Amino acid sequence: MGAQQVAERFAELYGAAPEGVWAAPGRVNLIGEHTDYNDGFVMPFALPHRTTAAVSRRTDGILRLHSADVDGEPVELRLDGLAPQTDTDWTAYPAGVVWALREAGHGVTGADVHLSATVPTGAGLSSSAALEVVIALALNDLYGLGLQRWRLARLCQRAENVYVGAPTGIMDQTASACCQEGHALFLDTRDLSQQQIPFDLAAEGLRLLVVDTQVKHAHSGGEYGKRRAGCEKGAALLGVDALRDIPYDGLDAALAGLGDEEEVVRLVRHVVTEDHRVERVVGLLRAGETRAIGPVLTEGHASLRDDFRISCPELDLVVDTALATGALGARMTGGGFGGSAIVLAEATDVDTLTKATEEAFAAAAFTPPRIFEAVPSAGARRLA
Ligand code: GAF
Repeated sequence: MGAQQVAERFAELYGAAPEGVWAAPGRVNLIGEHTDYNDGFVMPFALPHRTTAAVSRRTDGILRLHSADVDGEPVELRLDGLAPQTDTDWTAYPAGVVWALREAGHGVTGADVHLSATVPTGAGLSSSAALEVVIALALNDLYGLGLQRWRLARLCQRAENVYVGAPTGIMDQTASACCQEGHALFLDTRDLSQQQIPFDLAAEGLRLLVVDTQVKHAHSGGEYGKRRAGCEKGAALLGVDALRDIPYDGLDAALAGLGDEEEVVRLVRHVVTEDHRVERVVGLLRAGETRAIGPVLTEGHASLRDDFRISCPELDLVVDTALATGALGARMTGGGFGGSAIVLAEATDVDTLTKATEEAFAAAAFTPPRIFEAVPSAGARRLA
């Protein structure tokens, strides 16, 4: 929905025009999965799909939240009553951001909010981060907080970790806040240093398809947290702060040092090789060898499937079908256990790949996938 429509709906709901309208996108992660909570490297880019928010300030300690996707009147919350893990509804994400801002000492005294989103939920495309970041950016602007984008991302992560209770890393919020059109974001999650890497597939006759398997996932479930805990155990056993500190050429020695900790061995191997894959992809893109990133993406999928063990039959089917139909590379993207896969392909192969994937899903009696092209788009911004 456009900024004007969101503003008009705000005015209907709250009786006055909003002070402004902001948008924050979902993301696709090109490479670097489950590395962000290991202080490692990631490389997401922003989708055109976004959450748009019309927002005005209040001075009476009340937060009113309304979403175009949810029937009914605005939900009204008292700011002094906000407390971590007391809300299991969608409102926990925006309320968590207000809580995190206030807890960090920022004088937010209330807001009226109307939201409209085009990021599919539960599809591994960061609908939660888009929702958090759009609120953070709107309040940062309206209250003149002067916080930099990376700081807003950190506060949104805190909202998700502490208020919502999902132990996620920093990638998705940083992607939503910091990505730029036509670029992928090479992010070092240890210090949040960033490089914008030009990523214009269309100019090279290439396309990147997103295949949403429609298998819904959630990070507040236990499996994500178990992987994270396993990685932290690996770092502790190896005597490093984070798995990022294990160099790629020291991997064999590190694994040998883990003895019969079979599960930890697999997790460590994924994280260390995945960090290396991010560096390889960055190198290839910088060298103008975009097609050559395909096999690296596919290697990443095998590692997530076999070592990290977070794929599922639908994601594997997307990857296998894509590779059998001439794709340059394919892999699951995001947290796993469902959600979406990405497929790098020649533009001329898109129709064949789409048809083959739909047919393979039908033959397997899976829910039909949602397939669309991902174009690297702008990060969060004020629209009006
Ligand atoms: C989810 C999390 F939110 C991210 O922080 C990241 O860990 C990702 O899964 C896996 O790379 O999107």
